[in-house]
Amino acid sequence: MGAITRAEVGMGASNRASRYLHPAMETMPREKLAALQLAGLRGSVRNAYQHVPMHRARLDAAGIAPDDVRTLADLQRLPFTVKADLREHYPFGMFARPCHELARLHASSGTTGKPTVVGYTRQDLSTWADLMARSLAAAGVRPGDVVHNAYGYGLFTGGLGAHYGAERLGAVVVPMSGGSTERQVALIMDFRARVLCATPSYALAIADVADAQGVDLRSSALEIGMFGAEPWSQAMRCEIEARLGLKAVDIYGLSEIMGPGVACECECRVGLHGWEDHFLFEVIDPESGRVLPEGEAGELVITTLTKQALPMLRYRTRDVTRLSSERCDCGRTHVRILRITGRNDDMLIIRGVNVYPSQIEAVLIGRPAVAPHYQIVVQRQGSLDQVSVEVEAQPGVPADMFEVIARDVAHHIKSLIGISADVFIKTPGAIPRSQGKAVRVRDLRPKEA
Ligand code: DLL
Repeated sequence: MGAITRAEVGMGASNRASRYLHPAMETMPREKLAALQLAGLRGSVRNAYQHVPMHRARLDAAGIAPDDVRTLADLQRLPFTVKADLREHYPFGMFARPCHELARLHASSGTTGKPTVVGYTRQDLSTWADLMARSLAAAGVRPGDVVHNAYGYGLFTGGLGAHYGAERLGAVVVPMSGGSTERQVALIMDFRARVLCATPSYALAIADVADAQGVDLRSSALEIGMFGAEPWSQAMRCEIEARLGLKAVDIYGLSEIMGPGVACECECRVGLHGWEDHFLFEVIDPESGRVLPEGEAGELVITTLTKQALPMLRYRTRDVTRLSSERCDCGRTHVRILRITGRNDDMLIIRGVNVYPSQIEAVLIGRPAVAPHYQIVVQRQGSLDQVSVEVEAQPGVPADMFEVIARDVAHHIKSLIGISADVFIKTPGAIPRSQGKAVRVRDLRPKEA
């Protein structure tokens, strides 16, 4: 297969404003896409090998030189990269470019140790803006739309990622960030935003504040919500759509790979198109590391094909999903990542039953007397893990009903998921609201030494 370049398919390195909609790229026949991917993979492995000592040592140990990558199947011979590698090489040890050649740094909050730092060259930022613009366009956002961006600005990639993507698309961005929720409601109404970018949990917090102010967001100009950065269930999607009167679209990404816009739903909303001209997607068995056949659920692994500053080879995301290469009705040929059910590390094993917080969320949202604000508390009792669920009552539900409601919710958790949970109904507002990613699990189990 002859190497194919981006220029040959009409994708020069320029930042043409129309590039995000390049139909040849999103609907490219699979064979042509595969040739482009192979060229990208070879380039990425070479970049990592030549410039990142950790990658070189690992590839040497695996007996693979960059020229040994001859087909896409050779991907499976490459060693994995994990989050701990970034921490170990804090801050810049995994960068393939010296710091002075970078244009931006982002970092995770580092609540569980050193933060993970990611870097971008100017070209990386341009690619990111393109892919975010492409994601917005796939979801139905158009030039001239007012985009209210409530993702946090700062070291988190959500705010600036959505911002520059919306600008690249030609939209009008309101750079709101998280917080000042009353003001968010006022500006959504006054500026006639058509698009809301936020975490799904914060979108609901905005809806709550609107309700308290007597503002009906369903009468606003909002039509599209770009929601991601945390797992959310289909039930949550329905709840958000009913309360905000918009079409809720799922968008995925992670800073280690880029930020928001690695994958996004199109208007068909049956899975998120992973942008395969820039990334390779695999799903593996997290225990054995074996690549799973298409359609089986496992851990998503991503390889970057075009990143300059931080090439990632087989990055283990910890996110659990399935892939589908069945052709989408929209005509895009890029693979679909089905809804992320949760993270490996968020999965609870309660008396042998594997449970993701999103499964509990789906049960809660189905019960009429409770609001979709909840936390799951995990404790150790003897040698067994015990789960309790704290969930708010809907406003107006009398406190003397709480016990009956708790029993009803516990019954449904038992019958639908198969675990016994103590349920505590809280008064409205008692569960802390997040302005970004919601904290769904409080794990009070003693930490292993
Ligand atoms: O959350 C990037 C982002 C911002 C994506 C805004 C979408 C919208 P990180 O902070 O590095 O980056 O967190 C990445 O968040 O590995 C997933 O566990 C989770 N996540 C992101 N999007 C989704 C989604 C941003 N649509 C981590 N569904 C990822 C479920 C998601 N989980």
